[in-house]
Amino acid sequence: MILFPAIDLKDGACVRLEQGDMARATVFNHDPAAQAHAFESSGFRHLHIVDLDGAFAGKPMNVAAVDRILDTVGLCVQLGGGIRDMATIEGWLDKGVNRVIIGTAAVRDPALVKEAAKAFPKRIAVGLDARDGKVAVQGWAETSELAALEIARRFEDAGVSAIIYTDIARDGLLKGLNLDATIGLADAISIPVIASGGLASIEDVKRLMEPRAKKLEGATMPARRCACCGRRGRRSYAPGFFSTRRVTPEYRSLRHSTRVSMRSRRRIVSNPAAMPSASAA
Ligand code: AMZ
Repeated sequence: MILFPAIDLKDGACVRLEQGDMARATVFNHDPAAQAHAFESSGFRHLHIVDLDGAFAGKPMNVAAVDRILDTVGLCVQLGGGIRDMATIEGWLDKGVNRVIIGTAAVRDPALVKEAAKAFPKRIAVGLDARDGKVAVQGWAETSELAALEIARRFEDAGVSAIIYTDIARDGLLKGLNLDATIGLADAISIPVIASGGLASIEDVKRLMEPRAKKLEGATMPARRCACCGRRGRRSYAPGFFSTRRVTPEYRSLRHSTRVSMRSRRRIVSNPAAMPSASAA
């Protein structure tokens, strides 16, 4: 069972949306690469990234943030949001994304998914995000007439490596996974299914380990705390509040010190040799 810690990107920052609503965004880290690094340091091996602006715009929008994550960590990365054509799929895979997630195009252009899965075996996943039983598209701003199972069946023999199933009603609320619906989908198809939306506690993880969930490949896990200082995310875009370029124990201890100016902190991050001694700080 794989846990995929998640980074959802909005305007270059890591956010958590409630039920996919861009107006209900909690920023928990202004530095996605630092957040990814924190996940890697905690022992995770995989990372789930969503370019939220990309999902709405229909093309990649947080390219710089994703590039920095790819440069920073060696995690096995799956990425979704705004991936709607072969050129974009190839572009991300060339850059080092291990697996791309296709949502809207899986509903509107299933031939693209089939072509991509043939060209890039094991590197194409389908994201199915359900609201009231129907799959939502375009950043979840629109709802299709199709159920997740109907769409999943289209790809049974296409070589799709996983279906990532999100229950929109639970997403971002930290109230627990909808395991019944996810297991129901997994039992009805042969493609591995990943549960998404709502994982809240170790209890969810334990439920994922139960025999009835054995067909699930894993679950995505929302970040809850700032990678730098452990504080909970804030409903604000205060620039710099969570910005760290490299999170070291020394930097963490300096960050909240009133005796080190913001400018010195930045200098320390870009040049660790400028770090004052513990007594000076
Ligand atoms: O939270 C949202 N509003 C949202 C979201 N998390 N909208 C889309 N997505 C994710 C899907 C999937 O991983 O869960 O974006 C990906 C699909 O993007 P697209 O552009 O292919 O539909």
